[in-house]
Amino acid sequence: MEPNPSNESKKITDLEKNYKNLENKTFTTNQGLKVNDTNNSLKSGERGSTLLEDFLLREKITSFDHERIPERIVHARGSAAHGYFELYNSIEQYSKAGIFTDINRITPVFVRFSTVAGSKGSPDLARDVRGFAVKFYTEEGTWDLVGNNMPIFFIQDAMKFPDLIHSVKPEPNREIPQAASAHDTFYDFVSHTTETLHNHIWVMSDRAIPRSFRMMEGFGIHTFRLINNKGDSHFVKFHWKPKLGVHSVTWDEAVKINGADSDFHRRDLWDAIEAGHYPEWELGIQIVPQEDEFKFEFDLLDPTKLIPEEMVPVQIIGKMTLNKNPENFFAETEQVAFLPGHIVPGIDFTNDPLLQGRLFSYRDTQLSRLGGPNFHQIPINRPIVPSHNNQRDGMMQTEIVKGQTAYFPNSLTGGCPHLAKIAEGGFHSYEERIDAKKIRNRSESFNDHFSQPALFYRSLAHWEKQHIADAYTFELGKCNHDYIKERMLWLISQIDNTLATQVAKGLGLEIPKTIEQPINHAIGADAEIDKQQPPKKKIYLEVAPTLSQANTKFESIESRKVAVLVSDGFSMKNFKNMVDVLEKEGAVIKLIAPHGGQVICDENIKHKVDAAIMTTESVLFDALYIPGGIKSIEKLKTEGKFIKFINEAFMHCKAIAADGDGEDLINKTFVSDFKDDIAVLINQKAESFVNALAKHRNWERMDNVKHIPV
Ligand code: HDE
Repeated sequence: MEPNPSNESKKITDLEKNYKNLENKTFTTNQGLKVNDTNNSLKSGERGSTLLEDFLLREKITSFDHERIPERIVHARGSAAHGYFELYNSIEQYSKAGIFTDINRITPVFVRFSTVAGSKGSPDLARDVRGFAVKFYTEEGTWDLVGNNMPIFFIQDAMKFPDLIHSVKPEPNREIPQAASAHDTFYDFVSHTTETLHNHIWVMSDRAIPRSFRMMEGFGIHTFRLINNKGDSHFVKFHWKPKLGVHSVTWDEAVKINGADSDFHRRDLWDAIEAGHYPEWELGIQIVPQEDEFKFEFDLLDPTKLIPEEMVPVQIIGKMTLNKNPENFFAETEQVAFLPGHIVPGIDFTNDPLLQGRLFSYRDTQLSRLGGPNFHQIPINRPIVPSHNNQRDGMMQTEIVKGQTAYFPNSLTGGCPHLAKIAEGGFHSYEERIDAKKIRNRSESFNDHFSQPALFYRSLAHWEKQHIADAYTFELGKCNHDYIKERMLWLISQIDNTLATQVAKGLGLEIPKTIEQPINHAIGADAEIDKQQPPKKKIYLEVAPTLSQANTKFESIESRKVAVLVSDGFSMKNFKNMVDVLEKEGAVIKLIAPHGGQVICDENIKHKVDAAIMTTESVLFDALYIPGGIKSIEKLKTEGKFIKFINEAFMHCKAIAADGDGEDLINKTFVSDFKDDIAVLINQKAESFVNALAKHRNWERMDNVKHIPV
């Protein structure tokens, strides 16, 4: 590691970067008028009132007054990056899309990750679904795959979306709580809407508190269609598989991270890209032939159901790499407009009623968010291919479209722009046969709300199950009404009785024998009561191991953050042995000391301190290392926060290594009771620490650390 990079050199790099944009530029108004003073308004005398005449003040203040646009109604809090997509193999047997057939293409992408419920300034570690929206700038036009980090959604029909979101957002009378589902209105809704239970149990799982955006899966959720050159359709589900595996933090960490660094995920994505640790995901597809549409015990059009990978394997077809941070958050991350309706020939929709509603909603929302129909002209939203049509004018038209005609057909412009034949890439919707009554109802085939939550729960490791029980207990414990909690307990008991019993114990309540029938939203007010569905549960698969994070990748420690606890006199030999190996494997090392500035090791070398203990927290790191050195350890032993730092890392099941006198510091903590723990490494090889860190956490420790008072 660089022993002593000065702040001064960072300042110079920043200056160089910024200077490039502004080199030889004079300060002007928006009209290009050179400005002589931007610090003082025009006044009638030195202590006099400001003059209405001051056009410079008015322009500056007006621009400022209108700096904000409405934040997204959902997914307001987000972070994004640029990158590219490469195809491994052509899948022309399924799709004619250029992005799926041309293996020589590099398709630029812009990806925005988000939470759903919180406002734009809410903390990153809320328990929530994460948005995973990808804009592919393809040569046939822009394709948006607007997905989430969970493979299913809460509801089955777009008509329910406003109800779902109103229930989870802060309660309207007092605007509480922010970015949190743990409140009465959400559970009132969930307990009356059993179709939500599958997505809900995923939200109770570790998937809802990811370690990093870079360590999440992504899913298109809906079943889409792929269309090949012959016009044949195959059903498809899209998956993003992170190269770094799927990893999460614990709830206790999430709560503390929100206080210590509410930009934790945003910073993590930004820093990783700046450091050259480019996040990567492989794109996978699950293909279901048209003739197998009714082969499953669930409906492919139902977005609350996943197709277990054990039933239809995921075929990996390409890779996405994010390699560039945005240059301007507002212009890019805030103004980007994703629309599920942005597709290209070779991809098409199904009749999933949620997807159908989304096709309307996203365009509609951009009109109020971005101010009119020309949002496609904002640089981040422009396709990489030119667009020509007869749409004109409107708010914020930035182009000067030339010519006499703005209609079709025309002869005055020779019939241009002309239409494209299907063979020339003209979009043509899949010709699905439809012969039906017009009804306002839901298909019977959408009625099983319990089999898949139960399958998910059955498929998890014991520590994942414990986290789910804790999450339900926390969330319901925050509700004020026992009857809402009891309804939930009964519903959870229909998923798994052991789980419900655990939660009931935590809440101090009994699981009711029965509850008033959950309202089935497939049924309108005129429906007969006996049509309401009792919970059904089918077991078409005992377990689906791919649903568990215990079966994810544990290979790399690239970009993992290791805190090294030091004070003056720390052992350079131990430090170097360990840090050289960690850095070779791509880990990020941060020196934490009793104070900022510099520390001097036992070889008299000065090292820059990355954070004084006062300014940081154990929850911001993946692992910690104590290099020893008697003088350093004696000092660290006197600072309570270092002891807390270590205890907390231990409680969160992280890998801890200490060498030499470092053991003395360990002996002052609760860690000393568990020295046989596989992720507590005293005087062991650096490679063993690397292996422990690659495992992400030693979850086996979880049950033993409950007594640690931090
Ligand atoms: Fe969205 N959703 N959504 N959603 N959604 C929006 O569009 C909506 C749904 C998703 O980073 C909004 O531009 C309806 C499913 C992501 O900019 C809005 C329904 C999935 C993002 C909207 C759904 C998503 C949004 C708000 C039910 C996963 C953030 C701002 C029919 C497959 C995109 C905006 C970004 C954003 C509506 C359901 C994912 C209001 C009506 C299912 C990742 O239009």
